[in-house]
Amino acid sequence: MSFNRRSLLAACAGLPFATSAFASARQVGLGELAARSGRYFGSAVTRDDVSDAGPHIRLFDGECSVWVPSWQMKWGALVPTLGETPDYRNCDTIVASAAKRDKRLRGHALIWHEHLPAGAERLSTAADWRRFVAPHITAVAGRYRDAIFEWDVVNEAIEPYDDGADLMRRSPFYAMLGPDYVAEAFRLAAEAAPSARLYLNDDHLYYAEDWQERRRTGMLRLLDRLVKAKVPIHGLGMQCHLDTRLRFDERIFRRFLGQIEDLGLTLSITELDVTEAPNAGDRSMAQRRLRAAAEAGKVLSVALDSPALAGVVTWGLSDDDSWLRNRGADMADNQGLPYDDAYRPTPLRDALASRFASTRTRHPT
Ligand code: 9MR
Repeated sequence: MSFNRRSLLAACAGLPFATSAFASARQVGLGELAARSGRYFGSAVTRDDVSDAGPHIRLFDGECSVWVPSWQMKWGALVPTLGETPDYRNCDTIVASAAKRDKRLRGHALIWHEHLPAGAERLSTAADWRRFVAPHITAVAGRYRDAIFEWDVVNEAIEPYDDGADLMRRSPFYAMLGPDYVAEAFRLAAEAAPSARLYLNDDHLYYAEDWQERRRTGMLRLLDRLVKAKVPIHGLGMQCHLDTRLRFDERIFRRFLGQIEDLGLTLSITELDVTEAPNAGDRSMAQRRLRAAAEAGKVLSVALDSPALAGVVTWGLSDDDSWLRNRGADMADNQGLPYDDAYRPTPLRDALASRFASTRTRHPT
């Protein structure tokens, strides 16, 4: 989209981000604050967010040391219909913009059961894997082998509600190769992009609820198998789509992070935002923003205590661009990102900045 609500707002204001943190030359970006403890801070981006001509580039440049294409590197974005030649133009534009501004790029995601090429949902045999999936991984990881420092190789592999004993999601990839598809995807990615850090990425691993405990169990079992089999995996990406309706217990989250550390893996927060709209009640907007910031702050404080935590990525920078707002009428005014609709910093930005400022120095694994 070249003309959306954000560009309209910025155009009307005349001075993009005049009231934002970047109006002040003294503002230290979150990327710089995170770097002080050897970590990165980044955001999901679209091609338009990082275009030279767009109104948002200053914010994405000033705040981030890392960018993650929010959808343009997904299989279905590159190949709308199975069998077509991939169209890399959008990705190449993001890669060029990142190189120009010295941003590192996380790749997202080589394998995901959503945003597939039309027709891929019917793939079900090992021959399908060899014909379609393996060449996709090899081509994309290989094309960007020098541009992408970290890949989400497999996204959302765990789904206890699919009722498999291994607690893994029954996706087309699972249908093609069984549980071994994960190892196979990592081996292909490592061959094509030997210097990239390779991640398994997933959500709902942080709260005390039983259904999240089952997900942690499934994830730990899968990671344990991969590490024991010497599969080239480096890290676990925790999406951290947080939700103020759920119960956070610091000890449970800390224990989980320790278990990942014991496996010798790196951790990252890869898609941070906060859902707080559905039970917002009659709280004022200001109260709601504080609540979202407090929620993120709780999780960040524990996560940043871990020497294995490599960095934090938010799923967008400003609320008007949040995917949370497209999830139904009662979600339309979620306030879960570091900037509001008018590009003013929110309390959630303060939470990130203060946690980065007070964290222990990381010892990279
Ligand atoms: O925010 C992303 C949205 O713009 C895309 O249309 C969508 C489909 O590609 O994916 C969204 O990002 C998802 C991410 O890739 C995986 N975790 C959940 C995110 C929100 O749905």
